[in-house]
Amino acid sequence: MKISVVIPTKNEEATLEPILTGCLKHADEVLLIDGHSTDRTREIAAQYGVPIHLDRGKGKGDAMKLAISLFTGDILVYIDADGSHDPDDIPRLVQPIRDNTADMVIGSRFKGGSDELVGTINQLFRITGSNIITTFINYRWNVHLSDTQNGFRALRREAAEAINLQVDGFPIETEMDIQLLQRRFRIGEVAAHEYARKGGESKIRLVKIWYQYPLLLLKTWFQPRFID
Ligand SMILES: Nc1nc2c(ncn2[C@@H]2O[C@H](COP(=O)(O)OP(=O)(O)O)[C@@H](O)[C@H]2O)c(=O)[nH]1
Ligand SMILES: [Mg+2]
Repeated sequence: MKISVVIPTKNEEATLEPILTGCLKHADEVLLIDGHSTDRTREIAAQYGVPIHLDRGKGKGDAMKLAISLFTGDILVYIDADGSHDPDDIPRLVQPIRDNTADMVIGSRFKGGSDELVGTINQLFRITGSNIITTFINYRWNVHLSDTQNGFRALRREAAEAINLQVDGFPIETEMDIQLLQRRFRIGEVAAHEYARKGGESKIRLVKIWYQYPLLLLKTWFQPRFID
């Protein structure tokens, strides 16, 4: 099965290079979906001959949706550009899809550990929110996931093409999980360690967007559990 790796980027010149070289080792295709970076991000990708597509300026979710219409492989892998995820984990991440035991595989930080989830008030807010969302999803679809939020994930082409994502921002992973479960796709997990961002700045502003998560869950509550 051919592997396409998509890297969403927004001003990640400090950390992008080792991610690119790592991904090129494990992929048949690497695509950059850039959020109109104003630093050297696109220049660095061009040096490695990696195709660059601009997102529509609406956010990370917008970039992830665009990727679905662009990738050419059998498996789509999303990986961040900030050094939080290890490209050498890609073979383990895609293995359950190859083995036909899952349609999407999430790299679980709760199984692999995280340097970014514990210690500050912001992190407490994130880990608590993340666990509430995961509990909601597990309850509604009778699954037992540990991490529904990590952006490091792999999807089988059929699964990526079957869903119709609407979210433009960071809640995109939550929406992706829900839409796949509604369509009876199998979500698997492998342990994946999350490293602290290795440079640059996080783009997430939880104070501004936190309400989008409960709204998404509320909307889902009134939708059918399964869409056949
Ligand atoms: N194309 C695109 N990528 C984005 C955007 N916002 C964030 N990203 C990328 O998405 C990944 C995760 O973002 P990050 O800021 O690290 O979020 P965090 O890990 O939740 O703190 C990184 O590779 C970012 O460069 C955006 O608006 N457009
Ligand atoms: Mg990050």
